[in-house]
Amino acid sequence: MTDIRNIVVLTGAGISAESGLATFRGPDGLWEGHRVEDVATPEAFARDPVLVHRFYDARRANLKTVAPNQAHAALARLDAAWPGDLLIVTQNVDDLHERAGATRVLHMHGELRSAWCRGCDARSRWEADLGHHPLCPRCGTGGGLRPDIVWFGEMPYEMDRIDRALMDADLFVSIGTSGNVYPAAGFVQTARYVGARTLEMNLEPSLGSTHFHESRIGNAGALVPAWVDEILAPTP
Ligand code: BV8
Repeated sequence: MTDIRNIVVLTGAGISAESGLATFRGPDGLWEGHRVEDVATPEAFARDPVLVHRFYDARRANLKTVAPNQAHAALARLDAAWPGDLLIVTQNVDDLHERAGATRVLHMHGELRSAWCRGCDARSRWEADLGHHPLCPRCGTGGGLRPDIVWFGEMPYEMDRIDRALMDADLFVSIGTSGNVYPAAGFVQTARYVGARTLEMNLEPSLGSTHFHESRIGNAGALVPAWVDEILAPTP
């Protein structure tokens, strides 16, 4: 892999499935009978904040019961060893990449373990529930904290940084995402446009599979460690 220096990895809910976190569109993709798309919106939060806080409080609490899997560990190993640029862009709001030891991680859809104050705009690390309207640690007002999550219809975080990384990429790797959600689902086309190699690893072909030079079908927990071994192998 001598001609590869800059790598962008996109991860989705599928990389956390083997850790026991439900994906969005699999058979377990509903929550209390609600489609996620119906709960993960500003309109839902305005209409029924109790329901939306309950959804995120439950998922935040659940983080304490799960652990990173072999796929997260392999990406952390790549992160530690890779001499070139590497950006792990995750659609996931869990903290499993970080708990596996990865550092070059960008949460484009926000994080469960962060709270966003609509009063002072501050973001604070948050482990507990938000449903009981705790005070903002920065401005002290109550009732203004919302989950620091990018909902449908909201702008994903750090799009400029992601676009710059994609424009410089020699290799784009998509792991555990169905290709349903934009703009993430369009990243492979940007990578192709700049001439990067593109690889997908997923339990089934994603909606964007035809845009990838290569598709490896199976569990991320098996495919990702094997791929990291390949990419880190000394070139002959
Ligand atoms: C926006 C936080 C404007 C919530 C999430 C075209 C262009 C731009 C926008 C749109 C567009 N068309 C439609 C839109 C609007 C919308 C959208 O995409 N809607 C979809 C439903 C059609 N997009 C937005 O609203 C976005 N914002 O567009 O702003 C803009 C855009 C660009 C530039 C400027 C302005 C915001 C979207 C963010 C929504 N928030 N997350 C939360 O987590 O509660 S999205 C949510 O879906 C999660 O983050 C999730 O990660 C993400 C994507 O789903 P996947 O990760 O792919 O999960 P899924 O279950 O679908 O698939 C899992 C895959 O894993 C499956 O394929 C499965 O086979 C595989 N798998 C399972 N097990 C394993 C496995 N693979 C390997 N191993 C396993 N063991």
